[in-house]
Amino acid sequence: MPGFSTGVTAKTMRGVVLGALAIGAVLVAAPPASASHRCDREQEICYWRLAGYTGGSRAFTLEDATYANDYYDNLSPTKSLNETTSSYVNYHITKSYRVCQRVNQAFCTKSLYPMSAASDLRDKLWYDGIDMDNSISSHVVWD
Ligand SMILES: [Ca+2]
Repeated sequence: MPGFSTGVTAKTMRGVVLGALAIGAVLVAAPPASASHRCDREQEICYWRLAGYTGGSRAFTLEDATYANDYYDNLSPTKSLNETTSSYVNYHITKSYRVCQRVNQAFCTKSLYPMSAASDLRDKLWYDGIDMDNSISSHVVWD
């Protein structure tokens, strides 16, 4: 029966279209997986796994709410940046960042000024006296 077949086809197509729209809505709503990228030493903060700007490295230009989904380049086995960085350079010539002790940009108490660096975070303390080495979890753009 042509009428019945057409009805089923139209209903099926409607379901496919609605399904595609739902998938599209989910993709639009999802936040970017990560804002990190390979260090190119321009207009970014670059972190290193180890002191002295050694070990794997990874950079950010914009804000980032958690380092748990960011991984060092050229480091095997892979390691997330979360609470593992030991040195950094802010290569941005005008922008300051504030680094945070917790994910979700909480306890952001230390400023990384433009064109500043720390070769060994064991020499730096958070304002509460905790060693900054292996303890940065997120950051905000400060200006
Ligand atoms: Ca991230």
